[in-house]
Amino acid sequence: GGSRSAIKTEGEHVSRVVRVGPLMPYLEEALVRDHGAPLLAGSGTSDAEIAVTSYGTGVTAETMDRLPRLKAIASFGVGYDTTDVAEAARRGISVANTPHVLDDAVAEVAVGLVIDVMRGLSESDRFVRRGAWAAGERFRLTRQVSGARAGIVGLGRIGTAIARRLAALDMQIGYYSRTDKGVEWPFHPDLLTLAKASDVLVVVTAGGPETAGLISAQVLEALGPDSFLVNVARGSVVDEDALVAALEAGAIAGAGLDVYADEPHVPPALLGRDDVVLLPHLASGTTQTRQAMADLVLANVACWLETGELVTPVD
Ligand code: 8YV
Repeated sequence: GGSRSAIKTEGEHVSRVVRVGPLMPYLEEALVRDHGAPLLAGSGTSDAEIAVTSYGTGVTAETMDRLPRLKAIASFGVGYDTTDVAEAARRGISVANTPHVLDDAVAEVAVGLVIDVMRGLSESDRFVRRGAWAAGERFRLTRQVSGARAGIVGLGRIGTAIARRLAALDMQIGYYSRTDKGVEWPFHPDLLTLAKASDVLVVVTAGGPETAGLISAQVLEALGPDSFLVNVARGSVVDEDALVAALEAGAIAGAGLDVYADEPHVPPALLGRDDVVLLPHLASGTTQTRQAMADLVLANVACWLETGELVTPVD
């Protein structure tokens, strides 16, 4: 008797945990040390119950086929659009992400991008380095942040953290969201109206099919030639071709981006532009936050193995 998968060669170790894709060294080491978690490699399969992945890799339906006993996925990152959550739900697989712990880190980069793109900080750094200042040139005048209007697209945990910080800079805050959050800042049920009423639009909504291309040519046009776009969400939320076209046409004043549709590929048309600030998807990348994210993944794994429950299941 016994199924084929139950036959074990001598010394073979079956881990309840498997790693899917690369993870930060601290997390990888802990998973190997505490759970003997192997890496799902090549076209291999695993009988593990819980898979640990990150936003950069995710668990697709094809990967699930190679994990026939999978019951849970713990993903490093708050956004989990690279994991097929609908398919996971269909198969009875629970998914955990790492919310809360990265709110501050991401919010401070969003604020940094707002100030940078409006005040021309990165551009002026290049101006100094190429010797333009020393040669007697004057840097252009820039747009004051204080008093300007910030439109937050997606007022979740991170959106709220950003709004609070921008309000502290004396910006006027408005937001677009699926539902009225009943907060102190004005709710705009229509994104075009918010874009028209904003000097900078800060995109901080979840990725995935529901928000793909939300920041369309029409929204960028509504934003207008004196206004800026900041994106710390997912590249997929912005129609990247429309963004390039809008910048080239002067339809918006500039953009600060931490995320792109096809990372690590940045649209070549943006690389030579002085009116864009281009970051390599680093918003959550502080020592403190990445440690907290890894610890939350480990807490999810430990809790799952002990109780069959996740600490931070996705909504
Ligand atoms: C990534 C992120 O997870 O949390 C998210 O959704 O996009 C980032 O924090 C991080 O780059 C690791 O993949």
